[in-house]
Amino acid sequence: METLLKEIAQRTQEAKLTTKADCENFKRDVLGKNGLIQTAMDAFRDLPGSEKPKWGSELNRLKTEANTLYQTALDNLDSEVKLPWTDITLPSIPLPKGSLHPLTQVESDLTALFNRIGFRVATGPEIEDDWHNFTALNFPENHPARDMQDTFFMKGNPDRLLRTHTSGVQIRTMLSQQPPIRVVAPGRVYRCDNDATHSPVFHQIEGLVIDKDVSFADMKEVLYYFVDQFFGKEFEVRFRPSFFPFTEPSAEMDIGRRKANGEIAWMEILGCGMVDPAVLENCNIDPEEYSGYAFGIGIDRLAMLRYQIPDIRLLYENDVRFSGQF
Ligand code: 2NL
Repeated sequence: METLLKEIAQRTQEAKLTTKADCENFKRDVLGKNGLIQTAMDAFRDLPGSEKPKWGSELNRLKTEANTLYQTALDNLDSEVKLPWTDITLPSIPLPKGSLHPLTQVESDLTALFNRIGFRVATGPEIEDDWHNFTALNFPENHPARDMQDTFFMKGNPDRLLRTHTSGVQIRTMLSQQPPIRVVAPGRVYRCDNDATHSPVFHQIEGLVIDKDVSFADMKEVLYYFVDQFFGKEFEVRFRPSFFPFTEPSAEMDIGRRKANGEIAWMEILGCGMVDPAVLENCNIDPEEYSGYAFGIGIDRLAMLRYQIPDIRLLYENDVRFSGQF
């Protein structure tokens, strides 16, 4: 009896039930109807009555211990087997790749190239007041741009409008910081216009430099750099006199590419000029001490040229068959 019980205790202590087969072997050898415990039970029955108390409790304890070990091992194995099996080495489901909208690409190329020559990015509200959008910029009271026909005014408040250019941002910059100023203001602007080349919302980037002794030549240097960087060194450049209420003198800049027959095909690309002294005064900057230049570039036109987009409205329809091409 003693040897039997020792063997049961040893088998139970040393059992490593990590697989279903381990469990089944243990059950057969220890718990089963021909197992060690049953053999011990049979031997126990044949013991003389006086010996029974001595071995009975030990046999019961070993039986419970062996049963618990077996049952626990089996339960653990079951719950492991039922867990859904995830192979983390499998390649993931591919996500469709997106891309930036062509306007966003062109705008960030522009801010990046101007950043490289010291221009910081300034931003401001798209809902402007009459003073920042027109008056500070030296627009006369009766200027056609102030017409209800050309500008979106807020219903019931003629002093609130959707900005028609980002110039208000530069006005705020001049009012809030001292020269030297060197900023570009990119963003959405709005005009009452709608056809293949005009959208009621479009994009602009304006530049402003204010410092001592700033000249038209300084402006040309920056605009040549812009053309080299954005279009490439093969492009010609020319300036034509123009007029804006906020610059004097004013110019329009064309870029040109030589055709096969030697002629140059010119294309208008931006407006620019020396900031009018009246605008500096409106921003409390002394025109005797400081001068500056400004320029305005239409971002939509640049995107249409770069990607050969025939109709500006394609940029605003959010059709993925279009925007997925960039
Ligand atoms: C164009 C012309 C231009 C400016 C914008 C500007 C801003 C301030 C003062 C003076 Cl605060 N000027 N901006 C100057 C010249 C031209 O834009 O045709 N843009 C598409």
